[in-house]
Amino acid sequence: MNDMTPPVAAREHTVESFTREFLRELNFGRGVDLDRASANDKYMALARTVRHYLMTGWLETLRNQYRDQAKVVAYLSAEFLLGRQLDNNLLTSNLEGIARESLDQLGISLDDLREVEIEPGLGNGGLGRLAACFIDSLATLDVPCIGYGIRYEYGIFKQAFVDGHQVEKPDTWLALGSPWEFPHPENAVTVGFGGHVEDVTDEDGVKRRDWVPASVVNGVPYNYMVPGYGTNRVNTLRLWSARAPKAFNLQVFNEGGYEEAVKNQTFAENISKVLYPEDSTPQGKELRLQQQYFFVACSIADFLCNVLPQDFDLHRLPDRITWQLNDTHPVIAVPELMRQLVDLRGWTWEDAWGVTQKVFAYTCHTLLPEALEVWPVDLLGKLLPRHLEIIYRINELFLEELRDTYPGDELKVRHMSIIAEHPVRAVRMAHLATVAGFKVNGVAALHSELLRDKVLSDFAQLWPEKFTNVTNGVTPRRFVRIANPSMSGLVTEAIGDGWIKDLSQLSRLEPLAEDAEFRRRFRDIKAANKVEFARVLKERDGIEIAGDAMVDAMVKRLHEYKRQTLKLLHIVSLYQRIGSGALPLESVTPRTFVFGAKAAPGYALAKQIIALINAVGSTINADASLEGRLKVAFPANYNVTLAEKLIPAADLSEQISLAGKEASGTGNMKFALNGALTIGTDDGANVEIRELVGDENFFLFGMSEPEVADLEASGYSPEAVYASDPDLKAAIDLISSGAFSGGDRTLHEPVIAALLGEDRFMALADFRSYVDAQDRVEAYYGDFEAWSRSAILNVARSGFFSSDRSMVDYMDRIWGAKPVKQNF
Ligand code: 26W
Repeated sequence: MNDMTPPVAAREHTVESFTREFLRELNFGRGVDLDRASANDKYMALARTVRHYLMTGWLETLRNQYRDQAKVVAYLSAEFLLGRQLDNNLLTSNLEGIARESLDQLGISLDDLREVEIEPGLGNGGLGRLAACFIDSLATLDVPCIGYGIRYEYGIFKQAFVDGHQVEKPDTWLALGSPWEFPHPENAVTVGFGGHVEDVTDEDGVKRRDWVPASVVNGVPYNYMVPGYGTNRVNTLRLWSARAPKAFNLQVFNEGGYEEAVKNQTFAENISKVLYPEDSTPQGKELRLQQQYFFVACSIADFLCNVLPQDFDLHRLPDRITWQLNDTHPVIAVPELMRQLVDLRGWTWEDAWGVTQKVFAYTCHTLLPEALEVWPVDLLGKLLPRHLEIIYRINELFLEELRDTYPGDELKVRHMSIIAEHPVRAVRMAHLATVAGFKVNGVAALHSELLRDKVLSDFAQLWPEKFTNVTNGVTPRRFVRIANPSMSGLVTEAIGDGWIKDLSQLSRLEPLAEDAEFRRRFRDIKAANKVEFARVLKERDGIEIAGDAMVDAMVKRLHEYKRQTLKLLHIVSLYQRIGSGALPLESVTPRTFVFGAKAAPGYALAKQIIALINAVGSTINADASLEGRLKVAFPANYNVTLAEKLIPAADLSEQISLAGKEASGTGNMKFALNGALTIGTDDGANVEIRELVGDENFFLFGMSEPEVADLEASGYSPEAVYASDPDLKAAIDLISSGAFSGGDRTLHEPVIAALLGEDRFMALADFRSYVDAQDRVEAYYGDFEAWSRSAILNVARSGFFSSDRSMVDYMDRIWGAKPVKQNF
């Protein structure tokens, strides 16, 4: 401690001082008495109180960073899917027990207040949640990091079902205010858009290009604490909010341009208004490019001008920072840094490019060609004319280099160019990232291999050393310690609590898989988690499920490649076989099939699949002849908060994408770490999960990626598969007959047509193998001792999937950043 430490009572960790702080926040912060305080008042006061306790660590972290100037990782991401903050902040500040006791004494239930928090859903799915796990791990590992992103006023839409169809509602997460953010309007950064570029000659007679934007927007930073677990380090997440520079442009106003002035304001404030809900199919929307440039330009200016010392020699930038590009969304940062150095600081192109090539690294999160972002040059040039020039120049020099390396091979040059010519001239952001980045990584072993050998193979041939893998991970704090307190208690009792910071220690549980008493306790905890999940579903969604059935979960974005329809065909087939008498009801294990999935609002087929799942669900759930043995539960608006309830309760984790399509998956890791067994294809990180947990503790099915490629090459006929498998045919025919749509044969026709027509993701081809694997699941589940043994081994052998390990890999393979311990 030194004399700059804030004089908060917060350093005393006692119930009395906590209560004092809490009441002070309630009275002075909210202006209410305890007996008149609303639940929101109490939640706000609690959050503010917890925030006090983290403040010393935050200020200390900033002070140390300013003094030591250690290398920083800047994680640039258009999405941070944070989830609720209170629990994590209680955990990292070590206040869980104290807060509970203090509130108890005041007659307030901590658990009730936790439910008040609306999660910040500033992301679509895997990519955004991964960013949140990574910043948690970096803080925990004591690595200096700034997360940079966008403070969307509306996060991912709130999903509702009307007659089984998805309806999108705005996510008003800020309606009651957020107690976790620190706005700094005085540090706003100005960003330009549009306009033109001029040649200018400065005082020294040097010619340069000068961008004259047509409009400007202010970026106001909002800081969020990112506290590490078991350390005093509190890193920063800085999210940008767009504002009009002046409330009204007075001159325009006086000239009678009221409308024009208001329009400018609207233009500015629209930029951070809403998260694009498309995940994997970029729409090429102008506003999306505005968002991307907005947050990237703010972040670069912020780092160069506010984070670095005034006198810093930018030639040494690579010693101070790596900008990690979370997919292509922030790749416009590359020409922006060039512009900062060349246009604004008068550097030579060569010097600027030399530095630029040492500070960016690019993570790719997909294999679907349609998910790779491409910006038409007309659009990009209109919005960012100078950046387009810079991109053209980067490409020109790159193509020269290519022609030297591959003389006469114009086909290769065309394939690798940053500029595509068809169907319209456009910038391939993944190529730009690969050319500019010093490293390119995939997110699981198989994915990185496919990136190297297929998607970016020309680049990997040219620069083999650029390509690397870092397998994704998830934070054990949120997804084990907080989400599954009972299992965490059992684990800690067995091996101590070192696993929370070093998840590889879970391997010490292995021998306990053979201990009957441990298995029984493990089983009891799973059973209790199911009862709790059932309670939440009832309260949240009015859905009733048995507290003791097998919980079979498929939760992820709705996408054809993930194959929710394959899961559905299995359910329909079970139902059909029971109905026809082929399968005796008594032989079927009671199961709850849980779905959670949002569809991109413009993805019509995905929405029809949702409607079909709901239709099948209502029919099955209403069919008394099943005696409640099969249930379909599809709670609307699956989010991080619900995940934290479902995952600890799950027995079976469905990871059934077509091999070669799912880059990694991270839900698969969360389930395994909570003792669910996986039924899955050889895809993404499933490959590594199976390798680690062992074949006998994993239900593998389906074609491998090379088999998929072979079938694609030889010609795949879904019709032929349909015709040759009587169970599959019966299931599809049952849907077509209108059995789930009150006799209407047209309602679900588009889904069936997609399957029988092209079946792009070969669900029918893997059906038989999937159903066989499900039969193995049923048989194995009946042997509850064997199942428990496998579940424990899944936990014990999944320590690798901690995002802490991912961060160590990034440090070793990419960043060269090092932990900086805080000594106070
Ligand atoms: C609209 C443009 C667009 C394109 C791609 C938006 C979002 C994306 C993301 C790349 C989609 C995404 O979230 N990818 C997922 O990233 C996870 C974290 O690496 C992986 O685990 C998933 O397999 C991958 O689908």
